[in-house]
Amino acid sequence: MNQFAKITLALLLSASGAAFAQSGNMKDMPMDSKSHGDMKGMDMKGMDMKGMDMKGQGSDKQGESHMASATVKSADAAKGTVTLSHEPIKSLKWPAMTMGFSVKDKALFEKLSPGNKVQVEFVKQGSEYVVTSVK
Ligand SMILES: [Cu+2]
Repeated sequence: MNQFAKITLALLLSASGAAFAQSGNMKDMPMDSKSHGDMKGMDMKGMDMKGMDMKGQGSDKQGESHMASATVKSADAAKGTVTLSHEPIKSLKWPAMTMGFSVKDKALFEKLSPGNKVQVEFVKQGSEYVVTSVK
């Protein structure tokens, strides 16, 4: 029984080895050079389009600052993030909600203790909202 198992294993290994070698050869020859070239071209186009999309965003423009009254829910100074439960923000047409913000300056965390009622000023930077001042 032991020997039979060994032989079966050896047969399986050599069979799968041969299959690997064959499929490897088939892939390598015609496709590799072509697909490589195509992928490089697509990467570059994708990057250009992303840059354009970000500039073209309308309602919440990059760099425009907004004010909000909010209650601090939680703050993580090490990560530079704060969760605020903010009142409606007219300049963004946002309803009241609880959401995460990034915090520009670590010193701002002095005023961002959970439970504090604050007035924050924030700007859009890339895809995130960054608190720039706290009152
Ligand atoms: Cu919000």
